[in-house]
Amino acid sequence: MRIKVINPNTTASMTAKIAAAARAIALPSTEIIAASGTTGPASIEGNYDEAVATVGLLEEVRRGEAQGCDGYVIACFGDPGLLAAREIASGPVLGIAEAAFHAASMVATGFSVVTTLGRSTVICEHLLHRYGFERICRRVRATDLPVLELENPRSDSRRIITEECRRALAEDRAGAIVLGCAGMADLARDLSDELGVPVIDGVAVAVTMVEGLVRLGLKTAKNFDLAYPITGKSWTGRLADMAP
Ligand code: 5HY
Repeated sequence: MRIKVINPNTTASMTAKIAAAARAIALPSTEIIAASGTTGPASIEGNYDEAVATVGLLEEVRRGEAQGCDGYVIACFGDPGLLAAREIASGPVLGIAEAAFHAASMVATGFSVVTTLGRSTVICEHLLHRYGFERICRRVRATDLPVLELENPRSDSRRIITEECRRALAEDRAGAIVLGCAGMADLARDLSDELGVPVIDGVAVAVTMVEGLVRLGLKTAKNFDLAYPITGKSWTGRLADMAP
């Protein structure tokens, strides 16, 4: 099968990190196509960044349909454009936050999220509510790390994230930790080993879940609200070529 993993921001080093995490877990028979947004912000830190980055994300999904992709992962913790992507995709589309929340709910009775900036905690809380996980998420914690600091080899980000995970385990009654940024994908295994609890990276979980859905023959439902977009109307201006 062929799964497209899309980093909606334009930072190549983060896309490479995400691709490595996806390929490390994928079945040998699964081809992972990794893609970056080609236009928009270098990192996504808020609602405006997400909204603008969604255009490039959707372009990559449309391209993926032409490439014969069986499923997609939106590798950004805000799950930007998830339902719009599901409308234009035939196969399953998972966001890394939704996937990570599901996995955490299966291995613990409560989990905490450790993410980047304070403003991202509100976006995460909105997702928890939308997906129905607000009752078992114990807390959403910010490290106050800018997303691109995770790409800085000289940063102290690994220590800062580790300390915040320790505080979550000591204070939140959390059984598991969800890492709240695709840029943390390379930390999950080491943190799990060091802390002795499940530390969940949504990239690896989403790839595995998409593989499972594809193997089950489950595609995105096209009978109602996730049907392909309505055609036959005019599209003008800079986004005219986004017409379905
Ligand atoms: C992400 N931003 O996973 C989110 C995380 C965040 O560029 N990739 C980004 O902090 O919102």
